[in-house]
Amino acid sequence: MKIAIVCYPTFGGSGVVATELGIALSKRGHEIHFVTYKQPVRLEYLTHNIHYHEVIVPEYPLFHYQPYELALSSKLVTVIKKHQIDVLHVHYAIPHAYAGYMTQQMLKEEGVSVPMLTTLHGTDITLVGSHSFYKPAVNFSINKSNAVTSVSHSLKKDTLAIFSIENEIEVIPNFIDFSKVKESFQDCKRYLMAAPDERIVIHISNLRPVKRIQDVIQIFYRIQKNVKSKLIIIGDGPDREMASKVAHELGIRDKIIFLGKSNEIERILCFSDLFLLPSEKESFGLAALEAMAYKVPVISSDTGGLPEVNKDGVSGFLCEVGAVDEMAEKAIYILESDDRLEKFKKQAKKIALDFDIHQILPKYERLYKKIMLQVTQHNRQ
Ligand code: GMT
Repeated sequence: MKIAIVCYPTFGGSGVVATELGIALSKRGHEIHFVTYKQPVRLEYLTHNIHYHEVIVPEYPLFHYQPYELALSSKLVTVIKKHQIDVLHVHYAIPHAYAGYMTQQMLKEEGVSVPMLTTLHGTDITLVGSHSFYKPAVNFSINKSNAVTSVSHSLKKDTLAIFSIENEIEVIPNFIDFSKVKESFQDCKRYLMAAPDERIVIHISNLRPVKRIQDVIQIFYRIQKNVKSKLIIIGDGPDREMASKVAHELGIRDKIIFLGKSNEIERILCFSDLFLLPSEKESFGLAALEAMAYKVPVISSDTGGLPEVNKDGVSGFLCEVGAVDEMAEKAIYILESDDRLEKFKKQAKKIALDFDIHQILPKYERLYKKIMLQVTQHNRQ
């Protein structure tokens, strides 16, 4: 199949899922065309069947806001016609599903039909999409998609509660490509990060308010009082300074390392002992799943789709949002014993294996075929 994938090219959930999916599909012989404003961060190599088309929005003095949807839909029309794309897969509803629908309408005028699958990722529904500024357009474009998927049952439930959805929503969870996960990473430089007798606690996110970074610091404050440890924070975002300030006030700033944005997940997770994800909302928690795949247990909040990924008492623990004392208690329970830590590490990996990409890919392929057939049948009528 020839598949056009639209996504955000940045670090973080939806872009990573879209990119990994595209790469994996290309390995199964499909021709993949990424259409976005920058080469996706996880897309290191372009091959004969992975292409990237840049969406450029020229600056014009009249535009107070640059019309990205317009540029995206125009680019999609060109790419779909030139490469005879069979199916369009948009990740993150805003504005991609809207631009995708416009693309379909423009192509229809020229006698070209291309089906569109929209994958909902979380904040496009729960935070941004539900705002009255966007809601009618998001509702419309979800209903106009030929198929809709959500990354968790929880997100499906939220979508149905927030919007008036007439379309079927299929749950296809996020995944891990275990062919890229080595059993032990040879170049693991743990000694650069902590002393041999220290545990390494980690947090990876875009440091937005929804991630509750202040809770990460408070949990770690309680952990380090009981277990000799370091906290490593990966990612960058609006709450980074606040986190640093809180750490400073608590007198633990020297035990926290901010590493900024990184693409070298394996290099970081190989030396990590515990992952903290105390988010306010989380439709899935891909960062937690990636940690588990590298044998790092997770202490998370029990919000959204997290209970579908992190299994309480098995791959880590789940606590109520904001329950920093309890999260710290559970973290200490895991970290204070070598044997227990080892047990949780193994269990985390075992749960992560349920999300192997090879179980997930056929679900997308089946859906692509289904909507392609629907469009063909519709054209025949
Ligand atoms: O985590 C973020 O805030 C980034 C955001 C995104 O859209 O890239 O992540 C969302 O999609 C990810 C991939 O499906 C999910 O794993 C995250 O849970 C989800 N984030 C939220 O729901 C807050």
